[in-house]
Amino acid sequence: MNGLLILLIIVLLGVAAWQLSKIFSLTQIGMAKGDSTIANDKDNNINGYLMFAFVGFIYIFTIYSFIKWGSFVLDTPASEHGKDYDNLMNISWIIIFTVQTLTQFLLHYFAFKYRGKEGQKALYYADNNKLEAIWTIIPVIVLAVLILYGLYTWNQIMYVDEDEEVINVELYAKQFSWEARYAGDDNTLGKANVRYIKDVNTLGVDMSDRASQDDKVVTEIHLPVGKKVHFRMRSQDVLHSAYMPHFRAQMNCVPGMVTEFAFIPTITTADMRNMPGMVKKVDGINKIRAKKSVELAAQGKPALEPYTFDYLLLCNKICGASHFNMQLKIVVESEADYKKWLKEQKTLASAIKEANAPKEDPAAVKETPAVAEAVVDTTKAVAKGK
Ligand SMILES: [Cu+2]
Repeated sequence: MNGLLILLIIVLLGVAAWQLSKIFSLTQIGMAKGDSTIANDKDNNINGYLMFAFVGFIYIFTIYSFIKWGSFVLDTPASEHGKDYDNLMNISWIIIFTVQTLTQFLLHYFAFKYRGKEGQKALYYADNNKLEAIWTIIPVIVLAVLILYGLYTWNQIMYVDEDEEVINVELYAKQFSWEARYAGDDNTLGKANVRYIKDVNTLGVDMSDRASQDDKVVTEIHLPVGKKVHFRMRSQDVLHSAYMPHFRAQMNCVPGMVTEFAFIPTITTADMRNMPGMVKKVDGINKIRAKKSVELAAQGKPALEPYTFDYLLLCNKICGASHFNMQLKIVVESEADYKKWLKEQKTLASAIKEANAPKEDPAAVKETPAVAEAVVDTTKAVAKGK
C-alpha cells in the first residue's frame, strides 16, 4: 500500500512539472517574430464557422432524437393524477426547449459574429443595469410560477383524505425483490418490524397484533379500476424506490420508516393492452424478440416468448447487483375480479399455521418455534373476540 502511495505521489509530481513547463512555454508566445502560435484571421474564421456549425449540430441532433427515440416516452397515464403530472412535465419541457433553442443560437451566433479580426479591438463595456434587471427578473418570474404550480400539483397528488374509502396495501422492498401485503377484511395493516422476520413471515408482520390476523401477503398486486389505493412502503435493507411509471408514481422505500403514496388507477390492464400506442410499442418489442429468437435458434437455444404488456412495480434506486430485476406485476381489473382474486389469497396467519403444522417426523414437531404457538393463540383470541 505504501509503495502504491509513493508511486502515486511521483506520478502526480511528474504531472505537476509537466503542467508548469506548459505554462512557461505559454508565457513565451509572441516573443519571437512570426510566431505560429498566435491566431491569425484564418484561424479566427475557422473557429467562428465551427461555432456556427456546432449550434446546427445541436439542433439537428435534437430533431433526430425526437424522431428516433420519441416513441419510448410513456404514453397515456393510467392514474387520475397522471394527467396533472404530465401537464407539469410538458410545460417544463416546452419552456426548457424554447429557452435552450434561443440562448444556444444567440451564444453561438455572437461567437461567430464577433470573431477576432486583425486590427480590431474588443469594446470595453462595463455593465447595463436595465439589461441585467431584465435577464434576472424574467427567469425569477418563470421559475417562481413553475415552482408554485409544481408545489400545488404535488400537494394535490399527496393529499389523502382520512375519511375517504381507500384500499390499504403495503409494498415491501428488499434485495432483490418486492412483496406486497393487503390489509384484509378490517382494511387495517397490522404492525410490522424487521425483528419479526421468521420463516414464511418474510415481511416481519407482528402476529400478536389483532390487525395482522387477516393480512394477506402476495407476490402480485391486483387493483380495482377507479378505486383509491393507499400504498405504504417499507424496506428491509437498503434504500429502494417504488416506481410505477405508468401510474406516474414513485416513492423512496427507506429502512426503518414508512413512506406513502396514494393514487387511483384509471385504465385496466386489458384496456391498456388495446390502446393504439401500446399495441405499436408491443409490436416493436416483439419484432426485436423474434429477430433475437432466430439468432438463439441458430445456437440451439430456446426461442423467446412473445411479450405482452403488464403494469410493473420497479425499483428506481440502484440498490445492488440485481437491482434491475426487482419487479412486481400489477394487474388493474374490474372491482368484481379484484374481489374474487383477493378472496382466493391466503392470509399470512393461515400460511404460518400451515408451515408450522406438526409433521410426521417427531423431530420436526420438537423444532416448532414458539412464535407458531403465539400465532395460534392470537388467532383463537380474535375468533373469540368476534
Ligand atoms: Cu431496489
